[in-house]
Amino acid sequence: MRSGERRAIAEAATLLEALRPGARELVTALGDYLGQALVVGFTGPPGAGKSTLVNAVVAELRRRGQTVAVIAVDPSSPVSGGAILGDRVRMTAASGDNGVFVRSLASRGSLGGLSPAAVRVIDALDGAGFDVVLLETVGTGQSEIDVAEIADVRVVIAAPGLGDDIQAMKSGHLEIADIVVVNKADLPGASITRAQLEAALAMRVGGHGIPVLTTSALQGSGIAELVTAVDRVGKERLAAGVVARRRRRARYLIARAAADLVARRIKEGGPAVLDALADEVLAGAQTPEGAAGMLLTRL
Ligand SMILES: Nc1nc2c(ncn2[C@@H]2O[C@H](COP(=O)(O)OP(=O)(O)OP(=O)(O)O)[C@@H](O)[C@H]2O)c(=O)[nH]1
Ligand SMILES: [Mg+2]
Repeated sequence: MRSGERRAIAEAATLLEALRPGARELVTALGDYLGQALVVGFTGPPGAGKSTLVNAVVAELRRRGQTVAVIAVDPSSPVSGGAILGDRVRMTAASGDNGVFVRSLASRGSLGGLSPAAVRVIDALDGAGFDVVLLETVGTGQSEIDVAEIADVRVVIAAPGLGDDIQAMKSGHLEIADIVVVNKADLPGASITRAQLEAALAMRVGGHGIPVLTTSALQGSGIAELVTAVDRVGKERLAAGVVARRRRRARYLIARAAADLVARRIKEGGPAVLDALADEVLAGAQTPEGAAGMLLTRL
């Protein structure tokens, strides 16, 4: 795996994704190599052009001599009927280019199932020594936002004409953005969307330094500028150190596993525990929030 053998990398990714026997030993063995890759998360509303943009970014990174791994969560949302990221990157990357590796993950959807797996696969690709790991997540749902937080650099993508989605972005993803991109700049309305996002960022604490770039992933414009911006933020983030990055991933995995554990225990505990607490709430002896605290102690 460390010498770049693709089959070994693929096997390692599967081992960690599915938490097969040996996963823990593998992470331990990789320990010294972990935390080196720059993880870049691309998030944004369905159909904004995330997959197309990631694909263009892969090509630009390769031009700059960086090795790139891509975690593609396909199929893409039914909303856009858009590009399948994994296939696209495979088509773009010259065949035989060992500097690009694509890992497709099974479709998201099952609550809590995918995101921790995606984070573990980051470990595999990081451990394999890729310079950059790119990750596409749809910016809906807390778990996707969590994964975006695992990234060292968060790129939030918008597109003109997304209307309500822009409103949602203002309250949601803009919070986590290091770089904002208005993709589909070849379409009318891009400059209006950009102005709206700049205005929203100006009101955000710490939002002043956040660049709002325009790209056309389809025509290839603005991609070099985007990669340069990612590089600039990435250099700062990598300076934070390997341990800090690994700790962030570990914290995320622990928190998600704990949430899953609680959900399972509640289910396994049967309705009895919940019913008793519900009666206390109905009797006014407990608030639902207080009862939640009690529930945790009874599981
Ligand atoms: N005009 C124009 N269309 C674009 C551009 N980038 C992507 N598209 C198109 O927009 C559609 C959606 O693109 P995707 O890359 O699949 O978007 P996505 O955000 O990954 O979509 P989901 O994964 O489904 O959320 C496709 O038809 C793309 O060809 C662009 O820069 N300009
Ligand atoms: Mg996509």
